[in-house]
Amino acid sequence: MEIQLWREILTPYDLAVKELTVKFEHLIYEHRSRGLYSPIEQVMGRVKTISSILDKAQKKHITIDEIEEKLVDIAGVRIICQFVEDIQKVVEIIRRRTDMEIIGERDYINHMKDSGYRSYHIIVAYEVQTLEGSRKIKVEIQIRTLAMNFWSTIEHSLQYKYKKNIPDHIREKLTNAANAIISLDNEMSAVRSEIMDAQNSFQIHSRLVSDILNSIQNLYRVANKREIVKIQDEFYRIYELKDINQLKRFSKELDIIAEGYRVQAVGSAEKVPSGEGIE
Ligand code: 0O2
Repeated sequence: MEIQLWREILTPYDLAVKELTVKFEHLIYEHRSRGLYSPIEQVMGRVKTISSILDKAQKKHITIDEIEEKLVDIAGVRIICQFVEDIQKVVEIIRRRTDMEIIGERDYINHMKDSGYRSYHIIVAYEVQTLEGSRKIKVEIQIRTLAMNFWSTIEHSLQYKYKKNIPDHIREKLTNAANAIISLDNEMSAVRSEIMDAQNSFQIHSRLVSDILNSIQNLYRVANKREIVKIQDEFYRIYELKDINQLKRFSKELDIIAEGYRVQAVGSAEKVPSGEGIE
């Protein structure tokens, strides 16, 4: 097959990966902007290279014509979570979606591969719109923790160097590392709620500070200099206290001050007799 033709074949796969990446990234945004913990930490996507497609097809005795039907991971999206518990949450999110149809699942979390590989795989059929009309594209979604991803990235890079014949002494180290990853994930799960609380209050704190700074910036336009200086000094004093409740109270006070100026502005606009002020 001509290389040019391959590029055409892969175009809808590229679109599917791009669209799904944006959709999962948006889920992170939606969670965080509502002050909720996001079970998705990071999203990556890729379309398999032509040489990797050909290698896999050869290994699995798939003919060129069967590639699109039988290779389910030409398009791949990887979702990275902080904790093992988050993986199931992401699986449930995907199950509830109406824009992707699950056509296969593989649980390498509870059924670790002999290599030590752990990840949850979902194969979905995802519809994209192309110049030729709509196409259903198979996409493999791999869901794993940061720690699992660390292990599999290293192991995958070794597979390239050793062409699947990783020397025994390295294989042994990888097996030990895979077990260490299980312990690490378990340890992190044990303090999951405390970590989530800490991350949550950090996010609330930075959102409040950003809201307060915006409000102060808006007040610059309407308040007099003396009042602004007083507000700023108060902000610095409260900021140093590192107390979320004080910041919340201060943010509300600023809202009330801003509302006062807004009412004042509307009132004085209404007082202007008709015709006055119009040149
Ligand atoms: P790449 O370069 O990531 O695309 P099967 O014969 O059905 O068991 P298949 O069809 O490859 O094998 O499915 P499987 O086992 O679910 O693997 C799909 C993908 O999962 C792989 O794609 C890898 O990305 C990842 N994977 C599976 N096993 C391992 C492993 O032992 N180590 C690492 N690091 N990753 C693994 P590709 O095409 O192999 O690789």
